[in-house]
Amino acid sequence: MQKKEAIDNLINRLFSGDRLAAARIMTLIENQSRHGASILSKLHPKTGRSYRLGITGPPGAGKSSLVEKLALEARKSNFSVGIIAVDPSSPFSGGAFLGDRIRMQNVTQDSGVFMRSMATRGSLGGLARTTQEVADVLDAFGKDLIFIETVGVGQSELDVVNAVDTTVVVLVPESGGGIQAMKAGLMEIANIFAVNKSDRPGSMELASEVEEVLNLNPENKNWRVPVTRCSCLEGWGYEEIFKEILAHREQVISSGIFKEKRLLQAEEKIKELVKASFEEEIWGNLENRKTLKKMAGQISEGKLDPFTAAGKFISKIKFSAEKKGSE
Ligand SMILES: Nc1nc2c(ncn2[C@@H]2O[C@H](COP(=O)(O)OP(=O)(O)OP(=O)(O)O)[C@@H](O)[C@H]2O)c(=O)[nH]1
Ligand SMILES: [Mg+2]
Repeated sequence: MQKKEAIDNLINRLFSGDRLAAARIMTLIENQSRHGASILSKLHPKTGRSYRLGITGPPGAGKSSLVEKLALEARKSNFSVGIIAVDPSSPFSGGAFLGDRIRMQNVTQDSGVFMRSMATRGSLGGLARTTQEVADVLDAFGKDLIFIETVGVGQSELDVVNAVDTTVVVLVPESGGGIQAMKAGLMEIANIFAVNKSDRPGSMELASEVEEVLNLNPENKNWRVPVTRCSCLEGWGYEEIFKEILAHREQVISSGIFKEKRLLQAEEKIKELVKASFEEEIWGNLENRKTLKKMAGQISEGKLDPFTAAGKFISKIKFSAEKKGSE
């Protein structure tokens, strides 16, 4: 299984549409297997086509319910669909809950839909560390639309925006006024608002409040952020949300934002990989770890400060790299 031929075989099976192979590859990526990098680089030529949607909002707002409905809409228009549900599970339990699979069982039985639950495993923000890579696997697997459901908690919104092309923010009548949504940073990231649970009182008021706040901040001149209402319970409103998603997608692609985002993501990815590899090289070296400990001791004794220490450390590394280079 871990052999190179076995991995190549898995990749070929994924390319031919084998769901089990796709799931195995995602597990390898999620568990940060040592084969992860080579798998991803082999998948890369087949990626770049899928359109990514972020569905975010407070816990329990109905994100999973809405994703299921939107996925059904997408299937009606013949888009193939990938779904990633990121669970804020504790670092102790590790695994994602079965709940979403049950909640979305109408779509998960459709071979045009591939759903994956991921645990955030304690990483900061609403995205699991390898979410983007799992989305790349779905991309290589040929999915046209990839829904990424995340929990809206503080700073994580920014992660979501960087990872997706369209962000749908789900609110509920009880989530309080538009001002509160603005405070939570949701106003800046939403391309579409969905007031779910509009079978309950207060949805009209919330929608118009959000609209008022949006009118105060006409951020994006090319796109009017629609505020929609829906009820996943009663089964209405999401056709309109899906139409707005397609309209926003048109705009994102035709304006060049789609391409621009891919460029930025590629830059970020290279930076991240370079950083990780530098760190591994530096801290994997026993001599460097000893120096680190020594310096920390000097800092705690008040003989050194962290800034001078870092400067000295970097000079030392540069010096030894130059020495190596001239040998
Ligand atoms: N009344 C009402 N309840 C709804 C509606 N949509 C979803 N629910 C219920 O709200 C609860 C939460 O729904 P989910 O879809 O799991 O919400 P979520 O935002 O994915 O939740 P987390 O992922 O746990 O943050 C469930 O009990 C749903 O049945 C709706 O339109 N109206
Ligand atoms: Mg959910």
